[in-house]
Amino acid sequence: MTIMEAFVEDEAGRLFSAMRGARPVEQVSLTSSPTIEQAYAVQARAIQLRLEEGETLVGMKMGFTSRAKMEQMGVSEMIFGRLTDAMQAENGGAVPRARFIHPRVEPEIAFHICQPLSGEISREEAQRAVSGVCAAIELIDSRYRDFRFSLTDVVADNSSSATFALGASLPASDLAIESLGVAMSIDGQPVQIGSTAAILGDPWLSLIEAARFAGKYGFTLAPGQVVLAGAATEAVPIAQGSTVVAEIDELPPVSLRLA
Ligand code: OOG
Ligand code: MG
Repeated sequence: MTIMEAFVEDEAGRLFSAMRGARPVEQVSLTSSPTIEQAYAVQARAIQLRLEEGETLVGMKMGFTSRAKMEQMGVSEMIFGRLTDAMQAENGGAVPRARFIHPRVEPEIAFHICQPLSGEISREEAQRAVSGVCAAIELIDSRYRDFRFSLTDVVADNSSSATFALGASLPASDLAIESLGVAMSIDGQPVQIGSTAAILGDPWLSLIEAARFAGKYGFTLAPGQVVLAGAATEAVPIAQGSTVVAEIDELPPVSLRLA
């Protein structure tokens, strides 16, 4: 094993255990300075460990596609993470608080993919490859102590992804998703208000960037998979027993409870 292979193996194992045990770890960047490609190699290996335990890949999440998120976390580059079936919660369902370290929730819009996507695509190609769009909740849970990280740290940590829930979807062609109102409430109290326009000025651009990442990192978004476009607003901590609802104008709402 090369030094680099050993680094990827060790960091992937460390982050995987932190996730499974819901126990925070120190940032990778405190002891090494990986490149972004090396950080994505750690992410891919940690996901491989989940697949070896029987999980399946169901899609991809984009991160830091809105200024609100970049400013909240002090990171200014777009990133992606991988989604597995075990991360998906039922709409209206509950996930146990004990599974997470310091969970936060954020409202997102998601794309259901119906044609393979990888590499450079046009906006029209992106639209043709989507069978439906829906409101989504992403529950993020950095595996790093105090939810603090550098760009490479968060990439290695699968971009903080932990759980997501999807609302019922509608055909994208029926909607102007470029600028829809977004609202998130916890236990009936509004906590964030925004617009899908906050996502790169146009959420379709997030899907175009997702396809570009897939091409760059050697995979294809497959029919049946889902892409989370990235939060339109800041993420908000959620306590045990609370219920979060995300609403996007013209789309059915989505909810999740932390049990
Ligand atoms: C990283 C994940 C960012 C988004 O929607 O922008 C993200 C984090 O904030 O911990 O999921
Ligand atoms: Mg997100």
